[in-house]
Amino acid sequence: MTAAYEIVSPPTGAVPARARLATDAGVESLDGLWRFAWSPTADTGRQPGDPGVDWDEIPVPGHWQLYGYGAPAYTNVRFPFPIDPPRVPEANPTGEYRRIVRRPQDWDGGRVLLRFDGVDSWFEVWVNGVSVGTSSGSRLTVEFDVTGALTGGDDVLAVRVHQWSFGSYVEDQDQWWLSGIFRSVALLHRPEGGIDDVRVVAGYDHVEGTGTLTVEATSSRPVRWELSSPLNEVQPWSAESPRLYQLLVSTDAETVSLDVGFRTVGVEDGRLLLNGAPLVFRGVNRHDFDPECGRAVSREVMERDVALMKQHHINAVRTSHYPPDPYFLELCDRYGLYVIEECDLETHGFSLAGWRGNPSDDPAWAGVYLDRMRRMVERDKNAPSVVIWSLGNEAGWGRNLAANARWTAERDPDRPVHYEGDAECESVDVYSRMYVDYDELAAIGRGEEPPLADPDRDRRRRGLPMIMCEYGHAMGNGPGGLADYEAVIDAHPRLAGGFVWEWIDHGLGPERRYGGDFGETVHDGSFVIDGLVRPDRTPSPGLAEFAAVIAPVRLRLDGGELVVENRWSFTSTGKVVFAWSTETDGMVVDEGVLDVPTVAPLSWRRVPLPLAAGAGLTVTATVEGNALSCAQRPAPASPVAPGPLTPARPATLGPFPIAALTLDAWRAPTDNDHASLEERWRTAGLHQLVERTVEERPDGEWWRRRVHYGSPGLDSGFEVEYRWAAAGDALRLEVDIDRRGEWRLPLPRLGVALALRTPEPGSVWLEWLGLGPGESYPDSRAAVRHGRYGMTVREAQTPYVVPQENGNRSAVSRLTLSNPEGDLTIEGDQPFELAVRPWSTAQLEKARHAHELTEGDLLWVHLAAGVTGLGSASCGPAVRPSAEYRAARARLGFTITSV
Ligand code: IPT
Repeated sequence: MTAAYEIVSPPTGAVPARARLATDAGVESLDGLWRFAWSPTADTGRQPGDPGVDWDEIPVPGHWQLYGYGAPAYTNVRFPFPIDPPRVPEANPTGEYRRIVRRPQDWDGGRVLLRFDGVDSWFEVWVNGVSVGTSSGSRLTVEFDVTGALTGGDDVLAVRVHQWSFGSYVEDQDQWWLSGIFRSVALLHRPEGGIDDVRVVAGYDHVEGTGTLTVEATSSRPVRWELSSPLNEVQPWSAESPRLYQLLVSTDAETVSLDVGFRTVGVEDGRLLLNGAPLVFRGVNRHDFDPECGRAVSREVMERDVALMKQHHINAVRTSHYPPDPYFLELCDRYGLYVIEECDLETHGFSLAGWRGNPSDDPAWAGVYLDRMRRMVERDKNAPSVVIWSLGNEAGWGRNLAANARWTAERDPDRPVHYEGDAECESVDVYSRMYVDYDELAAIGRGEEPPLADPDRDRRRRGLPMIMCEYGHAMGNGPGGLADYEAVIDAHPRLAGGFVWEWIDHGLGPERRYGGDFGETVHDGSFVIDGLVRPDRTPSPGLAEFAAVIAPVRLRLDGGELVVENRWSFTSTGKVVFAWSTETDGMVVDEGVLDVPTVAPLSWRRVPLPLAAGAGLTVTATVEGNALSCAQRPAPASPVAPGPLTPARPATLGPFPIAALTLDAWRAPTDNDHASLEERWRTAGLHQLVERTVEERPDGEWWRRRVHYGSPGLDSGFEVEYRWAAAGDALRLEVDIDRRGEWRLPLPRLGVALALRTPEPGSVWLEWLGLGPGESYPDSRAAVRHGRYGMTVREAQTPYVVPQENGNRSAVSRLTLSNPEGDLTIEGDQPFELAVRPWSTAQLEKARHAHELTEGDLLWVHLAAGVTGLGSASCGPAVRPSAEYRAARARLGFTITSV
């Protein structure tokens, strides 16, 4: 038996796709509470004419799984059902939606359209029991003509939505499976003689300094248009300066208005250009996502995303992996973000079946493919922010995608086409890669990538600009290594930047659930928790790092000079404030503003620093209150000189009884460690070191304790000597650590852990002198600055959705811990790595959700000579050798005082 939703077909009964236009014609929102009935199978037993008066109610837009019907499920690549296209399981959850609609009385003549902006995954619509049409393409707008179906009185609008359909086979994006009417629904009046469609091509001739404009309107009546500025006076649109001009297009029956931005995108000499200047994406991949509402995102959430992106210097978004809510593009136009808009097409699950039966190359699916591309391009063709069209994601390769590229090039010759899966760039205008490592990226930058078999294709591809449509996998603690990517991008004009994967962690509900947390048997765990912001949009340290790495203005101290580099393509440093301060012991002693002559776009300048040496120096660049960049030269350390030593064996450190002092060569593995070093670390037994005291006695000035640390079944380990002494009112602690045995591998960290007894360890106040305020690792320390910082221990934790190593502070020279009983200060002979936690590494490692971590009565103080960086091996390159901690021995020395 074949169900209608298993027939591979574009929508039926729909009107041709057209632009999203602001209009003075009538628009009535149908968002709000609808009647709802849910059934675990497609056969619901409900009649389309039934108004459902006594049914449950559900909000539209929304996903039914988030209102107690069925359950969300997360898979990345795998289809959660057998691959048997276009068939779907009999267990096909189905939602019946009802509401009463009424054609407004003042909508005289003309037509009435019913518009859906997003319904997942297949639906049929009825008015008063009469079918109006069917549609799929979950993240694509569709409109039905309901003129003849509406009576003018109360009409019953019925929508039946099936969770699974043939469309599910081309919607296998890495995200939650969530169903229902999840974007807005509206009734639209289309007056007789109105304007059904407008296409605007607004270019900018940067040589002449003038805008160019073509306006095409579809109407049965004469059309006129009016722009809010003469063309030769318009300023160009860019993400840096998103100038928009109002265009009114009218007939005597309707006026529509568009916000027009003048910009020309092109590829010239192998470079991607906007208005004649380099277009380099410092971007992110963004899904529509909200922890409570899934892909039904509110305007506030979208505004928040755009504001956060702009604040963090992000200039581009790839709308992975489907057209976003239309309001998001309005925001990108208005606030300035370059967009690669991606079609709602992904067939990734076929890769697990050797791509057999991939719809991308099956002629039976040609109509469906073209319809999807057309609906995206037609809806958003006038958005200045959209600079590139993307055919989709991870859909293999085949004729239907090639046809979509051809159609797009013809319909919109002014925007390049992107698709990463077109490996040989047969049909696309930019060469695109995912998760490419540093060396290969540099080779591509130099035009030295391995050749393609076909010399013509090879020549063409080698002439194209290259982007990383995904890189810097932000899963858990990370990504590390972003600065290294930026350096490669900077070095090669062919490289037009990239898009970090991804913007947000998709944790659902207050517990931030991920794959498996809803009882799914087939799922991909926490692979969906891989964003730069947490589900509630709290920026992660990864976002701060990215912001610092891509800062449009960069500062560097070079001897007695400041080097100011302006990386904006269109903006001078005219509005940037350059401030300096000098610090002693982390406290500002003097400050002022530097007089820096304006630096033109894409150029740099050296400025003398009229400042005395000796103290620490900080120079910052800020624009309109937003920090752009910082350069520092810390003050030379003033070493502490302890007095005469006598052996000591302390049981308390100031207000804190000592519960343990032990070697620390382990960390709660990060998601990136899982995919790279963790196995080697476990093989070396770092997670289960066993301690044996070899000797303990007073010896000269010291109380000495020698300890061997080894792991069950292994003959390698560590030899450690702890030395304690009293020095007047202070204590000295020295630790020598040596590796025993023949093994050599990077260590997660190497140092000691002190467990101190205190009630409510999270409330202990922590102050330190070193890099901060956020956490840092050897390959993620662009965002931190040297200074004096204070916060509670609880605040010093980064609550990653999946608990793992976090909270490291680097280059620390001193820390103070305070509880109500007093203070304890630990000062290092050398800068060290610090993490202070209200729980142990073992607890951190065991917890699977942040809320599972609970405080006891121990404060864990981790003092290390070095730590290994983060990398992004969960999907991409591992920690680079330069960020691995490989020392064979370490010495730590501390002077400890208390009040
Ligand atoms: C890549 C996908 O395009 C993206 O959607 C996401 O799943 C990402 O991986 C990992 O989080 S595809 C992968 C095979 C590199």
